[in-house]
Formats: sequence, structure tokens, C-alpha cells
Amino acid sequence: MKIYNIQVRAIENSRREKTIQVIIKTNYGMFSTSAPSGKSKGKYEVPAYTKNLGLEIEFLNNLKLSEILCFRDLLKVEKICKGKLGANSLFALESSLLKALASKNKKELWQYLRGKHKKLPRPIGNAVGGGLHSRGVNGIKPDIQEFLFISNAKTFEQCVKINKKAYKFVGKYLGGNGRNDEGAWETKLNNKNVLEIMNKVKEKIWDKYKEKVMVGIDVAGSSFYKNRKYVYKNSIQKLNRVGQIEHIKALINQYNLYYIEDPLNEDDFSGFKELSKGKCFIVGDDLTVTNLQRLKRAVKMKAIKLIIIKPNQIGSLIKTKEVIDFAHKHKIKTIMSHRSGETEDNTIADLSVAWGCDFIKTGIYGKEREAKLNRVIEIEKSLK
Ligand code: 2PG
Ligand code: MG
Repeated sequence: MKIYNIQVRAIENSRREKTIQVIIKTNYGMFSTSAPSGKSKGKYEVPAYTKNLGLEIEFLNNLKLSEILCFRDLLKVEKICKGKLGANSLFALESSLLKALASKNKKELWQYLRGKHKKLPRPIGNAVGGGLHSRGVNGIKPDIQEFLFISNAKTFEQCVKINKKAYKFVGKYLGGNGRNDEGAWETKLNNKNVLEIMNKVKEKIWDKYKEKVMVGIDVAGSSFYKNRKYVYKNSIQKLNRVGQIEHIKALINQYNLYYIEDPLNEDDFSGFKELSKGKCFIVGDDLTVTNLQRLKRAVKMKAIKLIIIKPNQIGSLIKTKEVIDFAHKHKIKTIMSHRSGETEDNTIADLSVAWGCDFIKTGIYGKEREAKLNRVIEIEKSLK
């Protein structure tokens, strides 16, 4: 595969922030990838850009790469780009190179990278938003960042349909306050009121379609942890660490929660461990930031049962794959995830299938979110 040139530019994501798009021109065609951007970022993430986007565009536009022959050759690319690229640029560059390589091998990206497993992920969909992702109503909003539906239907396509139906019912009950960064409903209700509605919808879906949906939340605990206190604005209370752990346990019991992401601040491995003793799936995102060292610590401490995988938290696809493999080896389930600021790029859909992720978290509504869901549906259909 000959790489003729690399064309890089700044495009806008769903939040109208600038992000990077990398286009590789080869003798097998043109291959493009754009990177997403987070808002409630973990403090241990690799920065999106080393200094700024402009400098990285300049570096990449002048970069000359020789042939890439296999996935491991990305290591050579990483050596050349060391210190010059942040996580967003590296993710976009490596993904485009892999798409070119897949095409050279007459395969789709997911086929080219796929191991022996046969599984497809299940979708996790964000239905109601609060926290840093939402404006709320006159600034009033739930403190929890995401209220999620997880369908248990037989196929990926059917799961998506059920999540969408649940999303519509929630919208009806909330009564039209618009949508947030991720296409989730805005509301001024507090956490508990939203959870009541989520559970009402869960029952409605069962009554109407005889399908199970589970309810989960992304607390994004670090985003409202200030001066050693969890500062809730909607319910006007401050909780210390022990208070927050008890509060989360009570929410799990009261609302029968299946999944909780980042219930605590990103440094509290032992608090995660305490919560992981229960029946609810405790998930690391800002805690683990797709970083092998942090995952190893979480595994050793039995702090989590699932891990969020965001390739642009770490940049390197080699490292992303290492994290996924290590997680699976230690019976930790993996969730390939979008970011709150997204483009219509669907690379993570291919990666989730290729690397056998258990779930994919992409939102439910909006063209940037549906691009990923539709891609997994397309792959599912091609497998039949
Ligand atoms: C999260 C993500 C995506 P952000 O916390 O899981 O929903 O948010 O991309 O803003 O970090
Ligand atoms: Mg999260």
C-alpha cells in the first residue's frame, strides 16, 4: 500500500467545537476518520492535543509515512509521532491507516481486525441527561449526567428498536424540554424523579412488547466532586465520601439499577471496590481512562465489573486493544463508547465488533449517534 499523502483539517463536532479529521490517500483509495471530544473528561486521560489542534494539523500535513503492513506496524507510526500528537490526532491517524490496510486486504475494518470470537455488542443508550452535558430548564437539571436504557433483546437491531421506543416514552412523560449534547432529553427534574420515570417506562416496555430493558446511570462522580464533597445542586445537599457510597447503594436498591458508571470520584478505587461487592454492575470510565495501568489496579482491587473504552482517552489503538484484551482475560466486560461531542464517524462501531466488546454506548438519538448504531446493524446483517 502506497501512502500518497495525508490531508488533515479541522471540522466541527456536534457541539460545534473544532476537532480533527485525517484523510489518507493511498493507491487503494481515500480513507478518513474524525475524532470525538469529551466534556466530562477524566483527569488521567491523554490530552486531545499536545499543544493545540493547529500545530498537529501542520505536523500531519507534512508527515511522510512509509508502508504499513499490519496492525503492529502502528507502533512504528507511534514512534515517529511521539510527543507531536495528542490522543485525538493519533486516534484519527491510526484509524485511517487501518482502514486503508483493511481495504488492501479486501476487508471491512471490523473483518480485518476481528479475532476468533463471534459476538456482537449490545447497545447502551442515553435517554435523559443532566450534569455537564445538559443545560436543563432555566439551569435546573438532574445532577446525574446520564440515564441509560440497556435492552436485552435477541439481536442488536431489536435492542436498538427497543431502546428507541423507551426513549420516546420517556420524552412523552417528560414533556418536551429539548435535547442535550448527546441527544438525550433535557429536564429540570431531580435524579430520583427521573429514575421513577425510567422504571415506569421499563414496565411499559414489558407490558407492550414483552421485552426487558434495564436501567443504568452514568453518575460522572468526578464532575461534581469539590473540596472532598459531592455537591448536588438539584436536591441541595453535599455528601462526603461515605455519604455518597450509602446514597449510591440506596439508589441501587430503590430503583433496581443494573449499571452504574463512575459513581465516585476518579481517585477512589476503594470506594468503587465497596460498591462492586453488590449486585449492580459498577463501571469505570474516568476511573480507568482506557489506561492499562489503571485497569490493572482496578482488577487487582476488584473495583469494577465493566470498563468504558474510549480510544481517544489514550490515542493509541495498540494500547486500546491491550486494555480490551486484558479486561476480557480478567472477566471484566468492555463497553466501546462515544464522547459527548461527536461526528458522524463510525469507526468505534467497527472496533467494538472487531475486538469483541460486550456493549457499545452511543446514545439513542441524533445523526452522530445513529451513525454508529446503524453501522453495527449493517455488520449484523452482513453476518446472517
Ligand atoms: C461519559 C462521556 C460520554 P464525555 O462520561 O461517559 O457520554 O462523556 O464524552 O463528555 O467525557
Ligand atoms: Mg462516563
